[in-house]
Amino acid sequence: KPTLMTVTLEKSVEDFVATPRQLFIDGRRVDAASGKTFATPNPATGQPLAHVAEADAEDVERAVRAARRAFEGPWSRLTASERGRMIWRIGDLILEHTEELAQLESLDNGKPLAVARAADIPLAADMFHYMAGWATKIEGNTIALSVPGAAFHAYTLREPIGVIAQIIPWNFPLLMAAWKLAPALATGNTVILKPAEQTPLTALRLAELIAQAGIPDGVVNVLPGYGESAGAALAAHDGVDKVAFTGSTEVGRLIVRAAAGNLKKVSLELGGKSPNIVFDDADPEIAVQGAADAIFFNHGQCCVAGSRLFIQRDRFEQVVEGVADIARGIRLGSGLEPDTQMGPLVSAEQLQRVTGYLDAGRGEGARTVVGGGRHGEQGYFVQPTVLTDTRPDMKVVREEIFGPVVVASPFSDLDEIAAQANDTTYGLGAGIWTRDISKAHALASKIRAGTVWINCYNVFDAALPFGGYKQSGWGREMGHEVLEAYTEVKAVCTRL
Ligand code: TXE
Repeated sequence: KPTLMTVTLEKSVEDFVATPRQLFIDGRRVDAASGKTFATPNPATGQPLAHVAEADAEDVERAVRAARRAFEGPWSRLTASERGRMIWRIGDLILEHTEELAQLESLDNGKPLAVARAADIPLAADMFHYMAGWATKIEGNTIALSVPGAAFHAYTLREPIGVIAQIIPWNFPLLMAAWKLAPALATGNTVILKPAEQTPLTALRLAELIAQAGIPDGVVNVLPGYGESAGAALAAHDGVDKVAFTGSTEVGRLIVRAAAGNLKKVSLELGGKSPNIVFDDADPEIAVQGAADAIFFNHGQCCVAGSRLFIQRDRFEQVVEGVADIARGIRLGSGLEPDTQMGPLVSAEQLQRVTGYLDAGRGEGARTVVGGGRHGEQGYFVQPTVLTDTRPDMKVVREEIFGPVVVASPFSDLDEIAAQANDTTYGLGAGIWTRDISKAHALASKIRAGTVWINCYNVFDAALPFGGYKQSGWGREMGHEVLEAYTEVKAVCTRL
């Protein structure tokens, strides 16, 4: 049992982690065909938390067959309204199980329980509630043709793509499952979801709630397992019509290659190195807090983390010191300790990766204003860190660190900052802090990124489309834009 725990776990959570978890295929819990299992560790202690069945290619075969049957059978026979009501019910069930899901998420991922309760779980529910409404609003158009001498009646239909593989990461395990599943279901697809091997628990619990909501067997299948086996088998499978992936840009490229076999559709939500820009006319208190939250939220394990902080020259020292002060005050601890503000990173690999970047930054001559290394001896904790004196070619400036590490540099004016902000292969998010609204919008239009936040950061809403320019991805999630990612358009043309 984790030793740092101070919150009393719900009985259902104790039982859930104590019982080996199975795969979820065709509405049933089943062992992996190979009989293999793997342990998911508690990142606050490094000790095994639960044992989970490990899916591989044979289980992918079973799940694809089940998803195809469901797609052609019971799922396609439901009306849009019936589908929408079931999806709404999933949102309700998530809310009814908020505490249980939040505890599981905190245990498995390491994030503070209060954050899981206030953000991950309600946002996941909201995604299902929002998408439930779209089920009855998937519409085509009527189109006037200009063929001389003939009359036509032409229209478009939006149809589900079919069997969708969804591969998700570990930073917001339940929320990423919701972002993926809700629109796929609203548009009438069936799904095989592969959660990250580091954090399979809430997706498996969600599968049970989905069954409870009345979704027919085989519509949602959940296959915990490793990327190189289960994930790769899904991305390459000829029976899969689309793969939707969130994760590293490196694996995104592998997904695209694997998808080339049957040219399945692909959508990708990948990494980032997002600029966060503070002008000297910004409200100093709000901007400093905003800059700190932009990088330290979720321990920096956010694809949109504001990891490159640009500060107008006159305010540079003040803002750097302000963010460093906040960093010094952050309480690190197990996610289940009530006063924890920052938990551990998700895994030993991430700890190694992030501390490797800190060493590289020092080696290249960056100055560590605060933090700079591992915190404690047990678990995967990293100190919130601010680096200055960087150059644009440094690894810590160019590459996604995915930890609580921000690089801060000064800039002089609007023309210069747009170029600096765009000097990255990524294009996921950006932040602008200023009281001058014209300047903010002028800069927003110049930034090559899928989301620009002005005087705020990390604001997510089921109605707000999200995704990347450049190497941050293909397509958009959420909002009505996501419906395009999960439907095919059919043009029907009739000569009158
Ligand atoms: O990601 P992976 P990792 C970035 C972040 C982080 C780095 C590495 O910079 O430091 O990636 O994290 C599955 N075929 N992001 O290694 O491997 C894997 O099982 C099919 C950004 O954990 O990309 C998991 O389910 N699937 C990011 C998912 O891909 C494969 C979130 C993500 O894991 C696969 C996470 C393969 N060959 C990490 N290999 C974001 N955009 O939010 C792995 N997977």
